[in-house]
Amino acid sequence: MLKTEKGRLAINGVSPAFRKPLLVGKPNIPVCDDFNVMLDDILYNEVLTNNGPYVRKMESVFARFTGVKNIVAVNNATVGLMIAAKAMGLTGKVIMPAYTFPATATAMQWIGLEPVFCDIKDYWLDPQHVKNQIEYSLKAKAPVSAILGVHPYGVPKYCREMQDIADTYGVKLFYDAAASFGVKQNSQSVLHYGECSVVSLHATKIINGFEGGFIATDNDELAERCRQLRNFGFAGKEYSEGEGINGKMTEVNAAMALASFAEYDRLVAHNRLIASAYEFCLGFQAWLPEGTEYNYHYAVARYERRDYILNVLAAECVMARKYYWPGVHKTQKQWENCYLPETDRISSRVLCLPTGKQMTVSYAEEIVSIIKLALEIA
Ligand code: T4K
Repeated sequence: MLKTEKGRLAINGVSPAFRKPLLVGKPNIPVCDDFNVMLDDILYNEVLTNNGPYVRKMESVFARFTGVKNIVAVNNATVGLMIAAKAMGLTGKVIMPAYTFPATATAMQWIGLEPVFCDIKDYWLDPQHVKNQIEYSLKAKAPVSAILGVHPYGVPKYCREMQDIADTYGVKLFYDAAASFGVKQNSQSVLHYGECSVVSLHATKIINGFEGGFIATDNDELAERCRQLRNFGFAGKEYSEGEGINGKMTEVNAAMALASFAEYDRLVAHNRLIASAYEFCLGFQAWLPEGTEYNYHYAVARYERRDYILNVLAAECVMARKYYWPGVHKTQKQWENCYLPETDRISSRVLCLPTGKQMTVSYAEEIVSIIKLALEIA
């Protein structure tokens, strides 16, 4: 039954709307039969990792699905970002938003690159700020080697403008597309944008490989360098040619991702229904760029009194999350002087609501009703 009276909110001491917590990022477990058959096969064949048949199958299935020429499986998106940056030969400074998960910046730091944060417009890296920052770096004789864009919640915007800037100044452009699996713009996968894109297959993402990820690129040479780098730098079988890391995905991860992919269409349809039920909170139509086909994995709302709404929901066993808060520039002392007012404004308001298999339309309606009551008494 919907909570429609203020006195019935759990923050007033009455019982919560849900007994089992609803989580943002709760894994969508695929039908176990599919996965178990593949697991038996993997154990029977005794090929567990090192570019085995399930990893190769996953790469070709995802290449067909996305229309991107090369899919290079990796053990997670964080390592995928490092491999992509190394494969492009980046040096010095890399421009990125601070409105992201910390992995975007820490992956670059880990390989000796210097994150330079630019502010956002709505949720996205602001092209004008990026241009200004590149000009400033040129004057300071500390040039930028790349722009690392992020598709927040998997959704891109301003990609054409960003490509024009990259072309004008001769810098590389690549994307942290951690949450962009299946997302399209103008009927094309968004993984075509930039030199390459890195997608996460973490347990909390729409395609769940326990852990995992992949680099998507239409550039054959770049893909080959990524393949070499993810395997200790081995070009052939016998020896390593220079730099490398262990970025390989295991067979079990690939099997889980394939089992998860088998349910992708159904899951997106389900998420779309949940998003419609949430529409009062989300205003999706207002912020999804025109021509976007979204996977609706993240249900993103914004509130002036975000932390209050978060507490009201938590009392009801709805564990909303503040993705992405704090801005990454707030996470290390060396960045404390970064002035990113729009990033600060948005990250102090944003709130993600639960989606996925755990949800029903009536659960979403109940959550909307709770938020409406909370807003009335705020
Ligand atoms: N770039 C961007 C823009 C990203 O968003 C991410 C990751 C990356 C790069 C790096 O990708 P990977 O290297 O991970 O492939 C979670 C995920 O761990 C992280 O992958 C994801 N983004 C981020 C947005 O969300 P946390 O630290 O907030 O996760 P955690 O452990 O609090 O889990 C979220 C919720 O899910 C919790 O309520 C518990 C629940 N959960 C989680 C796991 C792992 C489960 O119920 N079962 C589980 O197995 O980062």
